[in-house]
Amino acid sequence: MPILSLSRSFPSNLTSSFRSALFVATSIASSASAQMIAPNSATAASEFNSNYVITNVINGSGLLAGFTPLSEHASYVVGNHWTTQAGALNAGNARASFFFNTTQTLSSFNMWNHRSNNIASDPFYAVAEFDLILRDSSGGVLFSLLNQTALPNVLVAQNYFFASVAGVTRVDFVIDSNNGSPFTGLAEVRFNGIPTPGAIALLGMSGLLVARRRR
Ligand SMILES: [Ca+2]
Ligand SMILES: [Ca+2]
Repeated sequence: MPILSLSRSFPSNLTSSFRSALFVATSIASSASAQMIAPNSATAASEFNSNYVITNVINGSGLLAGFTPLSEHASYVVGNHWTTQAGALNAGNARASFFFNTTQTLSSFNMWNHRSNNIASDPFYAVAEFDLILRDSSGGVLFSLLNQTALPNVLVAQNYFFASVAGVTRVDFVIDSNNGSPFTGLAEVRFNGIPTPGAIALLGMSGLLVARRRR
């Protein structure tokens, strides 16, 4: 944390306004670590019925409050997974889109795969390979993460990292293959975002400039 060590090295006779400006800059730097971001809404090309809608993968259903990518998603019950109709994958409809109300800078994707149980007794719903396509507000492609593999029967999130992409308002999730079922399913997703570095630098600078004028 460079800003924090900088403030420690300053002499103790700093004016209080300069010290508070440093404090603000340090606080902003602390908040610059990646944060888990839930899409605001989602649509899917195929849903089994109203109990297994795509909203079930963005609303935290099946996870405890305060969950992290290391948290386990509960097994498949009504209202906590998304499931396609039979044959959706072969028809090209095993896909979804996630939307953000404001532009995001994204750097990773957390995916909790389908968990089979005695409702979904077919154990092969889980996503095996997928593409992620990050888009701007006009639908333009900003970045594509193609042919990513996923494992079945993993309770925690599987994580996919990429260089930060700014200006994202929509991410398409396109399933290439599952583990061999007519149905395809998914438990939960999140993205991770980092506040834009330019915005942080500007905020920090303005705080220091205000302090300087007061001296
Ligand atoms: Ca869920
Ligand atoms: Ca693909």
